[in-house]
Amino acid sequence: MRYLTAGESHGPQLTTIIEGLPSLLPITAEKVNYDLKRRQGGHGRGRRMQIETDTVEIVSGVRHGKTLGSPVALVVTNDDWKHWTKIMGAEELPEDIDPSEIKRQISRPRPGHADLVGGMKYGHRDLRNVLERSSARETTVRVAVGSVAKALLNELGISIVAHVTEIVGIKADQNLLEGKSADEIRAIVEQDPCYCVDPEASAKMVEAIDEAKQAGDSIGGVVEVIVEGLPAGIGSYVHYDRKLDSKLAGAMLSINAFKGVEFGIGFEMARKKGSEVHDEILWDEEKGYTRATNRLGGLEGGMSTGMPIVVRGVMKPIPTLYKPLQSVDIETKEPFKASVERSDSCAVPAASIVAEHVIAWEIAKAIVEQFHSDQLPQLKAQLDEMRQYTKGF
Ligand code: EPS
Repeated sequence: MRYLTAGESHGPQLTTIIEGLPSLLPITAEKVNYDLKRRQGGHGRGRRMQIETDTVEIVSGVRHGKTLGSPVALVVTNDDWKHWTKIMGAEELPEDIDPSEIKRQISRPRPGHADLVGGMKYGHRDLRNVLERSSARETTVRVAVGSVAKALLNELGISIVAHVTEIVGIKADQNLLEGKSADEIRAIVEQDPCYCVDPEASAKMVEAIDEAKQAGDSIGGVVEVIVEGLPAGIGSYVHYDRKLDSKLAGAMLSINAFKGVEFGIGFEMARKKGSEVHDEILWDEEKGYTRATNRLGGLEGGMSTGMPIVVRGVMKPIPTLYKPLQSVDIETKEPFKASVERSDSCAVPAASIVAEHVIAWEIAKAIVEQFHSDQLPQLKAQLDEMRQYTKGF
């Protein structure tokens, strides 16, 4: 299973083609739109999100609500495009135009963004050519892809949820997750402005986001994704490129501004002894094999253990600042403040939604690649069989 995305932040639309989905999978635009709306929300979002109402158009691969097995193409149009048709249009420029007349050109790269090195790499003197594609606007359509992946996981009895665990050092009380299912966590975070399970921490996060906005600054944080219901044995230990944890880590780091990833108790493992890290193995008739704890985050030897997958990612503060940092104008080479573009003071809550969806995609992909998966009913039967088999192993 694979997908490609295309689209510039202020171009006409974002496009994706998903290939390799099983046939007979129910997909509705309504469900995808719900996830797209969640990505647009969260405290700290900027003005662009007031312009857009991201909605998906399913343009191929689905008939009467179910996948055909052929490529599924999805489109999300940019409402802002109408303000950018001259600046971003695909048509050739008139021959007599003076290049300096092109509006909204960028020559002062933002530290921490792709602007400078992207310009060097592709030979763009107008750094807008980099910004337009490196913008996190592209995550819109990756959420649409992940939403389709979640529809598949749902059919297979697998649930997934993301929540914000930390913003600028303000941490949610992780004890509040104790004994809660993914669906229960979802019900809480859907009501919270920071997509956080801890209302006290969330109130402080809101304050910190407002302060950052006031100061023209930006702040980052940590998001966590939990996957429940995955049978043991997805992924593999036999070769580096079949390890599920490396795929999940890659997916997390593919999100704009994400700089680190950890599983289970994560980097805390460096501070503990083996006896305090590894999860003891239990068996009972009803549940089969489980672990007494889940410090490894549901993964051993690059494979799912059957315990919930717990993966976290850290997002740096967005590098587009209203109070810009020092930079250099690439035309004059003189020191200047970096260019100021519209931005979000904090996109961590929104990024938690992106994390949920890129992880959903990777899990769905690993399953589809491991089993015979031309048709959803066949895939379902094989997963049920795997669950029964691993239980009595
Ligand atoms: C985003 C859309 C963008 C930015 C933001 C994320 O729209 P615009 O550039 O028109 O404001 O708001 O992306 C960044 C700030 C960034 O640095 O990548 C979105 O749809 O999430």
